[in-house]
Amino acid sequence: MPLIPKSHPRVKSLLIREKLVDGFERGLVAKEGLLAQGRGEAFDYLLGEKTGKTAKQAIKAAAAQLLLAKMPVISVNGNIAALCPKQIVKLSKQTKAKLEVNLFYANQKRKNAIIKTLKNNGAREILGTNHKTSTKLPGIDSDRRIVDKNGIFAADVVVVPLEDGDRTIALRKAGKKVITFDLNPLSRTSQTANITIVDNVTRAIDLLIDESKKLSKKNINVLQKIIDEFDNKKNLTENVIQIKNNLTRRARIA
Ligand code: PTJ
Repeated sequence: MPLIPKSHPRVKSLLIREKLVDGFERGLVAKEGLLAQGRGEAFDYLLGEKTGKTAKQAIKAAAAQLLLAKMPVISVNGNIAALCPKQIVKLSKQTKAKLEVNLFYANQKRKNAIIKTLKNNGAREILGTNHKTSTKLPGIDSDRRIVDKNGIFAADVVVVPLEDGDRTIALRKAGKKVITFDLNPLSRTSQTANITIVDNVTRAIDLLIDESKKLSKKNINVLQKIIDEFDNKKNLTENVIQIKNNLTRRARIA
């Protein structure tokens, strides 16, 4: 008999870790992806391992932004393919967003494994695989600069979960709206995205799917108002305050 129930945040966190290790063993995740997970876990712990009020506000704004987009694209990397492939495909269908595989550490074998996983989870069209339609996004040194002309390059809204800072800045410079999931409210991606969901992607993604479904019945004015009233900088500051308060509380207990 386990001493801690399965629903306990600590146990959930260990299950997420196992998913990522399993994804690494199946060739989806880069070695560096394991390090990114470690960093995420540390912030998740400091945030209380639950979806807070600020994350819920960001999720609502993200859903509105996706529904208002003319051409939304979801960028998929190794960690996302390992952690929530089913949900990412569901989100793309719910919001009519295209899926594009875009890797920081490009590797054809890993790309193929990611595509196979997405297809096994119901994806039909996956961009980022055709050399003939690939082009370069200016301002990026890493392999992430290679994007699809009919995908990220042409998109007006791009979802970039677990991202490095350079591409977020480059996407903003290219005039795109950027939505990210990042547990670190201080990261460059968090600070430069239009909408930052500071929560574990494995928790927040289901909420984003639900919110997109709920808001899909609303008209353009209502959706635009949700976006206009959302303040990313304020939200991020509140996340940092939350971390500070959690630390103070824990230090008192100790
Ligand atoms: O598959 P690839 O080659 O595209 O590489 C993907 C990684 C994740 C390795 C690459 O994008 C990378 O190195 O990312 P960073 O710079 O380590 O940034 C990842 C950010 O995501 C960090 O700020 C982490 O705190 C955060 N993070 C990690 N796990 C989660 C997370 N945020 C939300 N949910 C998580 N589960």
